[in-house]
Amino acid sequence: MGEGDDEPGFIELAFEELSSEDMLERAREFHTQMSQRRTTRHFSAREVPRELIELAVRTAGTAPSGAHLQPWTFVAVSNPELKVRIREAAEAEEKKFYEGRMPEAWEEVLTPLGTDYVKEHITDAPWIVVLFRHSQRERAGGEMSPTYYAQESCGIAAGLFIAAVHNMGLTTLTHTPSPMGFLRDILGRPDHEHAMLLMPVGYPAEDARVPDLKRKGLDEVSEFFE
Ligand code: IYR
Repeated sequence: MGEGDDEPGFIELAFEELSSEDMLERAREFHTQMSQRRTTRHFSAREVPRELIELAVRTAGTAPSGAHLQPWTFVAVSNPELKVRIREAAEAEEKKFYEGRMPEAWEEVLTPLGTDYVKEHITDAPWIVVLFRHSQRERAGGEMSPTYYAQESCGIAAGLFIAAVHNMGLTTLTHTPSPMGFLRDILGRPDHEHAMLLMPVGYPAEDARVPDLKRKGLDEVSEFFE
């Protein structure tokens, strides 16, 4: 290390190098584990300790974000009355979508997944976690100014949340009630926060079934130039 070691605001990177064998083994194991993740629409009402939800949120919060603004709020709800209110509002919006607004091309790809406007997962799962994206931040003097790449930042955070939930042996669903402005009203979030995903978290129902989906192969999703 040379000059600049003492640059204020910077610390040394903590990086532990792995052996080539360990890298490959860990990469394979992680891939195998993640390939067993499935989005679940049927949840058991079995309780899940709050600490697990907190850990999933903390893991999500390790995501990189534009200018490190961390433009997200995760609102976790286990309160049964609140879940009922959210379910009723989500179903009212979804009913309009499924019974009228859904374009034919969208219906073509959605039908095989077996979704409909009934959202029992919102009341069945012990927790629902709503991810709000911040479009603005408050500066020191109280003035509001933009966040940057908040969509990307929150997308990455959601991915880490989903991986954390899978890793702890639970399951989740990326539910996108549309439009979802009602979540801000019900959960009392400020105007610059925008609900982006509603994720029930819990154990799958004992009779949970999932569509027989295939994931695209490496060749279909990538291209390498060497
Ligand atoms: N938001 C609706 C519809 C829906 C849309 C897509 I794209 C999905 O992958 C699944 C559902 C709903 O949550 O039912």
